[in-house]
Amino acid sequence: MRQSKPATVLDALVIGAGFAGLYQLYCLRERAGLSVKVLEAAGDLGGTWYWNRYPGARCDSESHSYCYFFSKALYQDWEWTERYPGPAEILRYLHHVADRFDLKRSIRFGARVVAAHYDEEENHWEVTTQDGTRYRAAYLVCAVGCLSSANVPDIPGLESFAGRWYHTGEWPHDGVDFRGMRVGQIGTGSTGIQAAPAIAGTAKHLTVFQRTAQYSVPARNAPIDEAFKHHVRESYDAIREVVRSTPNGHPFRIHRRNAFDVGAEERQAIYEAAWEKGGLQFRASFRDLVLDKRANDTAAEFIKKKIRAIVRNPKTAAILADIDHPYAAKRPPIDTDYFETFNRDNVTLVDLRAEPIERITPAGIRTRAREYPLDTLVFATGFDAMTGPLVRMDIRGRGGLKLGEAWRDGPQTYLGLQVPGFPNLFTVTGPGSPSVLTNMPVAIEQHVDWITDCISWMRTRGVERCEPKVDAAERWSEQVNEAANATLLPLATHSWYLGANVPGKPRVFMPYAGGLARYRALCDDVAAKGYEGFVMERSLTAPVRP
Ligand code: NA7
Repeated sequence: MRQSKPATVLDALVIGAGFAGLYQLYCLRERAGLSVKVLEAAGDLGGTWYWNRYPGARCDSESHSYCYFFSKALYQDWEWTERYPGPAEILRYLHHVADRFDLKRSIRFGARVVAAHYDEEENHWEVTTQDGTRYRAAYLVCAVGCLSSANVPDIPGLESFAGRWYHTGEWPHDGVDFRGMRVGQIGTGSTGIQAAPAIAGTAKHLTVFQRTAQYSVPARNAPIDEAFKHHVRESYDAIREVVRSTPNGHPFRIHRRNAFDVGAEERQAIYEAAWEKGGLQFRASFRDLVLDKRANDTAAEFIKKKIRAIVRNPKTAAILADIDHPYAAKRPPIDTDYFETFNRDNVTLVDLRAEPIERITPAGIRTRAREYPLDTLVFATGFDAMTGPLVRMDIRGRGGLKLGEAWRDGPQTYLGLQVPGFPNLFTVTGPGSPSVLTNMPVAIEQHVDWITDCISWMRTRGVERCEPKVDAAERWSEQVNEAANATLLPLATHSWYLGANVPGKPRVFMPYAGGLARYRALCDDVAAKGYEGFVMERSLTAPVRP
């Protein structure tokens, strides 16, 4: 411990060096002119993509939209090679960005933040990393990602397992050799659906343990040809306009037609075309797919039929198609040969609804029905999403209030940007913002721009403290609930959007489901009204009334 060393003093500290942290660093340092440091737990930049290197890992957003838009020259200079980028290409891109804007000199890697305490008297944040190094800053921006706190389920006997086990979100950088191995994979969300075909390709045998069956649509990944590269380069303005004006920040528009505006035959043809095209666009086939259960049923039935047509063993097909929630009410995966994988001789599906896991034994997994002998376990069991990465850091606000305590009944924020009682602390894509319901880099840029403008506004007016009013945060929580309830999303009662995947976590719908474009307008309006809903203080006694 180096407790005795004086704290490094800066204007702003940013936690995390993924998409969000890098852009926040750029904005605060280059646009707002602040002294800034980024603290990053990992040994290098990349955030989510530094950790998620499991076999088959690939972004579900299309590459020409999974990037920054803040610099036209940056956008036009970079060429993606595949329709969906894999971790290696995304990391190459982020290094390119960091080098181009000389960002690395302001980042400390291997610096895991363990505490961030607000000093009310001094009005600054005191931040400590795992090795005891201390920092002090007026502004603290948490750019820690929404899916960075791995969820390893507490299954009895894990410590007794004789083989190795891995979580997909903390994958070894030198890879895992599955040759000759009997692998057990728990989890069939977006990650498990990507990983299973890749693992089955090298393992001796793969047993997939499925608790909840999921819809999935082919991704149809492919190399990008020269014509499309040219189109992307030339269409920067148009693509930027689309990602900024669609509800989920993707480079395609949601059709205006409703599912029953067309006849059954035409609807079928529309789904077939979307299935062939592949990707998340499937969800955009009709305007009302996530709004109207009857409309949703038509998409759900289409995909279930596809599953039954692809998977040759009818019993396996029935387990895979026994989906208990509306299509896209949980994050809809896209895949490369997921359902086809169950036609392989070396793959077995286990239905955990029929035979729940009882324990992990030294030799494998024992369900209520039998023991499955396994050499290696893969947990594709997701994350303590959105709140997990924040709460685990021992953040304490006014009066020593712990963030975990403040959020005991669920996260409460104003616009997903700030928390009452935690002045000058900002969260990029925090709970209560569209975040995980969108193409993340677009949501990140919107948040970072807003935070940067807010801090600049404060500094030009001599405002030292910014904090949301409690009633503004309460009203925002109501709006977040209303937005979710206007959709079918809450019908998936076991979804991680609701925190339901982590035992004991409060069931609160966390992301804002009203759409990124509407959300952007709301945030802009708040700023235009002099940061309505926030208390802006020049000093402890002089709030600014703009
Ligand atoms: P997800 O979507 O949370 O999926 C996790 C999977 O693991 C899901 O099938 C879970 O079943 C399953 N799970 C979790 N805990 C258990 C236990 N205890 N036993 C059996 N099965 C379990 O995480 P992903 O990593 O796939 O995706 C996260 C996001 O990353 C994704 O949405 C994209 O945005 C990228 P459940 O459905 O809870 O019954």
